[in-house]
Amino acid sequence: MSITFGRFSNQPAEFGKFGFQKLNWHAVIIAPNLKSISAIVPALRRGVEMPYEELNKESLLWMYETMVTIRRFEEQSRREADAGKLRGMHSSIGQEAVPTGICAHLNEKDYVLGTHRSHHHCIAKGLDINEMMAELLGKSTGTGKGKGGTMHIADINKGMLGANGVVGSNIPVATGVALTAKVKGTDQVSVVFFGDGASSQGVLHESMNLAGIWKLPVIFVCENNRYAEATPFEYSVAGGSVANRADGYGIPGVTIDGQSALDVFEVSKEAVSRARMGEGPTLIEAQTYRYQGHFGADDPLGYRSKEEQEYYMSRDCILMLQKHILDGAYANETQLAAIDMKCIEAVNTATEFANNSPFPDPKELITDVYVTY
Ligand SMILES: Cc1ncc(C[n+]2csc(CCOP(=O)(O)OP(=O)(O)O)c2C)c(N)n1
Ligand SMILES: [Mg+2]
Repeated sequence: MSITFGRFSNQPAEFGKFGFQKLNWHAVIIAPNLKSISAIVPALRRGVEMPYEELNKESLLWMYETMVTIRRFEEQSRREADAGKLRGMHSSIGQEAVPTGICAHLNEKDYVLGTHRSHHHCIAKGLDINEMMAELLGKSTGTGKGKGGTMHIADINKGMLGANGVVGSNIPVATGVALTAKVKGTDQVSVVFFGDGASSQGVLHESMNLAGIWKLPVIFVCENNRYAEATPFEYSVAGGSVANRADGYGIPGVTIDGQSALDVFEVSKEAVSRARMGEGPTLIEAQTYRYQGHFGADDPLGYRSKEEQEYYMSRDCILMLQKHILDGAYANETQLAAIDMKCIEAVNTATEFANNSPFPDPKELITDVYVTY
């Protein structure tokens, strides 16, 4: 692992250490003669008080199922967008490991705040994908009764305080949420995801300063996917590192390989533990890559090379986790195929649910504008 706590770390994440070989992804999706999927797939959903402690069969398979669900959900979301049913869909394909490895340590009482690109955060935090897909399509059965859409998915009961279309604006909110937990004396943790573009917003620095002096239970997670729209990370982020910026605020800054669910799991375990114990915030810079364009209408090859894309896609986070599971005999190909099938079926069900749901009644246009919790 490429981890540095509390010191400068301007080295890129160490790539290829698992001796990754490309597996045939599609080969395992088609499960041969499966009689009963539920007989093969173990119960993977966590209870409220049961975040995962260790990398073992249970946590690895939960991460695998979560990441495959995200990918299938995003592929379907894109199909729905291409069919004109929603607009401005920011795909998280390629970045599945980051929220999954972190949310493995959270329970429903912990909080997550997301960005414009947040479907993966929501799924990793345990939101209902039927309601999510309905929200994307603007239907009344959605998480926000169809009034928020793809960039404003929230479910307070699951601790998902919201995706957010205003870049960087979730960071001070997460800091305030952490302050609330501290003042109330709960052991809740607040996790905020943001991009490399958002990392240069002033609010991150103000938030890290307050969180540092007050030792707030907040984890700042930068998903460095190397681009803010078409602007490369190297062009816009001075110093070449987001994690290094934590040094100025006396908090640990960590650069990790965001394509490795294992690395994300291990590092965030320590960060969550620090936050729960009252030891304060952590800044995690997870190096990752978005496979698709910024929001679907742009061609990424206009600002990045095919070779670069192929390099990052050769380190696909799902295939890397799949290899680890198979090599360690935590599950065999048939069992993983059963999970793949389960995810596809769940997304199909969500799509059907969303498409068959009604749009909100026009009379409800100005209800739910402000909600008191
Ligand atoms: C305050 C603000 N400025 C600009 C925008 C337009 N905008 C939307 S996404 C985006 C790029 C964000 O890049 P990054 O933070 O790296 O996140 P990514 O899209 O890579 O996930 C910009 C500039 C916005 N939504 N809000
Ligand atoms: Mg980015």
